[in-house]
Amino acid sequence: MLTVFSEKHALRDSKTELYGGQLVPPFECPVRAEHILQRVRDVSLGEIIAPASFDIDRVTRIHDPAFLRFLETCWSEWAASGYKGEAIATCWPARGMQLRIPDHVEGRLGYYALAAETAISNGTWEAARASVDVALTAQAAMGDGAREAFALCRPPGHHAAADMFGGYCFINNAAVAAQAFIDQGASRVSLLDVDFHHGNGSQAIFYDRSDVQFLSLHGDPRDAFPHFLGYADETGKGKGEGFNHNYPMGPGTSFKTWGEALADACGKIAHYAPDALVISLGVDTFEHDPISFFKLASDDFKRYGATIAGLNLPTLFVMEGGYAVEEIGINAVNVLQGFEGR
Ligand code: Q9C
Ligand code: ZN
Repeated sequence: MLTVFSEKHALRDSKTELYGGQLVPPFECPVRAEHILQRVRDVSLGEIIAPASFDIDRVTRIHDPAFLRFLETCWSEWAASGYKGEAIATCWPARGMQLRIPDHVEGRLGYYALAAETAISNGTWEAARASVDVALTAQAAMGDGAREAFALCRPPGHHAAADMFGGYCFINNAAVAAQAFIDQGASRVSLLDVDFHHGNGSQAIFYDRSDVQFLSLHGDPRDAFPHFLGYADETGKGKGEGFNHNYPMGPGTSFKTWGEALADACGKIAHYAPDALVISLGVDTFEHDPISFFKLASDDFKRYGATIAGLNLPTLFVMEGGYAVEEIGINAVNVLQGFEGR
């Protein structure tokens, strides 16, 4: 399987995450991508290539141009305003307030942020831009005939909505890639999100559409981030009614339970009969993940890779979360090797 990887991921290297009331070193850190790349090499998964540069038009198919300009300029405006730390949102357009975009960077941060853990720092925009190029390069390889590909994206993307960043995400790499399949002639694309967290951004982006089916297996929002989306009764709206499927699961969920949800989701994908399948591949479902509560073991990742292969669809894997950094390479690549029947 082809892997696409950009060295520029390392430009996303913020020093602070607001976690449990403290500023801690971010869980979403550069060594994550290095460990996955090393595992890809160790098992000789296949060729590894650098991304091409795609036009911003590909990204504005999904994201609001003003939001992208905000991401691009936020750090320099923040630094110019004299703040000493990284750019972290501290106020929001909460219930009963106005949804107007303020002028001051602090106000715009609150407008465009969906959570406060994710600090914007120098290099964040460049890394996010390279990450979506990685996804688009892998998608293009499939347009050129590859049956599967691995976009080793970092930073991740599935929490990012059309005009919101957060949950370590800035540009929704998987959504931009799914849109590229549609723009190149696909009638239907399935986006299956197996990251521990609900893919709120992806869901919101495609919620009123029938040409992209969204399915997510995740920690129940009653107990897990992003807390305000991801319930089972969210089934789509308008033309999108019936094309959104959530599988929230509680603390301690085993691979048996999780695998049953995956089998159900695969049944829905098979019935939808898409032209392409995009997997939002987070491995924070791992039993030793430091911020999550599912109980998948390393071997389980191989098993479910094989289940996904059983759909027999052109499949693009897009890297999302996973914070047990020592095991992240084994777990992520196990999915890919399981998919390949290795
Ligand atoms: N108590 C991704 O996996 N904070 N994002 C969780 C846990 C945010 C995860 C706090 C987690 C974001 C791509
Ligand atoms: Zn996650």
